[in-house]
Amino acid sequence: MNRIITLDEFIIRRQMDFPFASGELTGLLRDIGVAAKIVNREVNKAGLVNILGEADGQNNSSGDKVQKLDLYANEKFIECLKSSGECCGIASEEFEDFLPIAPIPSKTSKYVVVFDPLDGSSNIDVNVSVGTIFGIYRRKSDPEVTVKMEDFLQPGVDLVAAGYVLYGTSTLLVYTTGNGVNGFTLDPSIGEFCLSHQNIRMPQQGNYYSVNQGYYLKFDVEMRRYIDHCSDMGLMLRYIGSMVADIHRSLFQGGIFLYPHTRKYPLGKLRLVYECNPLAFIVEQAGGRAITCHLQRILELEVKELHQRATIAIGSPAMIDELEAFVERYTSI
Ligand code: P6P
Repeated sequence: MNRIITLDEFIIRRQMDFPFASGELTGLLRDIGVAAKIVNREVNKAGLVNILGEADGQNNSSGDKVQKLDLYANEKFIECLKSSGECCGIASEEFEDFLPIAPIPSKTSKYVVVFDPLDGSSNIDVNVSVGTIFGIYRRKSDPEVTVKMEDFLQPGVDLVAAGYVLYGTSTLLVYTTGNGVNGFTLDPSIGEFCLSHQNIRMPQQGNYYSVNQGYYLKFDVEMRRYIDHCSDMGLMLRYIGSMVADIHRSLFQGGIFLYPHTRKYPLGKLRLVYECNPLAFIVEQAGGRAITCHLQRILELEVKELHQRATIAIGSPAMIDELEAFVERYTSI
């Protein structure tokens, strides 16, 4: 039986990938792992304690009704990031503005973290997988002063690390620091994330396409034709309605996840900063692709505001190539 390699051990070992690493990123990733374990404990018993249901009808900056578990997850990640001393600012889906973090005396932290504490939270009450998504950037502003908005409005190509936690049949933490993608499964008996999926590579092709078919008539013609083509090719529709879960499936089994623009979401529904960019970084690192429905590379999009929306097509490279050909054909007519 292979020796257990915990997330902490793996992160420390891989710190050597960064010749100038001074351990800050290592500390930050480990603290995110701790927060994930704490959130996992509550997600797994959401039905048992009174944290279900909407947090008395509050709405977050996305206008979505906020479930109590959203608030709990947000709080726990912030607590852990604050205690790390490695993070000088946070941008969360749950906050309208970014949150500067006061430095620990005699320490100048150089990273900011963007995150969606509990994506897909509308599924909590029906026991469907939900996920945390995070991205880490080096701050750009003067380290001697408080973080500025420019530290959070960086393109995805500048991400230093990105990852997600999938609270599903088991709890998985998948992350990249730009040297491939690795997955860790939480072993509740020892309370550790253990290396379970080393050097994840996304299949070139897949048998699944993932889109909210309910919006079919609201999509542009090229999207509708591509969806028809998927169906004609015998691909199977799988749509969980939880972005992390849908993309996680594609990462392992191949496939494509689409969220085109609709009349309700003319710029797309999903958030660029703390949903699309981190997941695009992970998928590209695993050999996949991530573009907008206007064929721009997600990671190169200019970030103009924290809660900016984007359309997205993300998944197996051969399937994205094919979608590109469809869009080019229909938009060149
Ligand atoms: P729709 C969940 O609310 C979420 O932000 C993503 O996790 C998911 O992919 C998407 O929205 C689902 O949106 O409009 O299909 O319900």
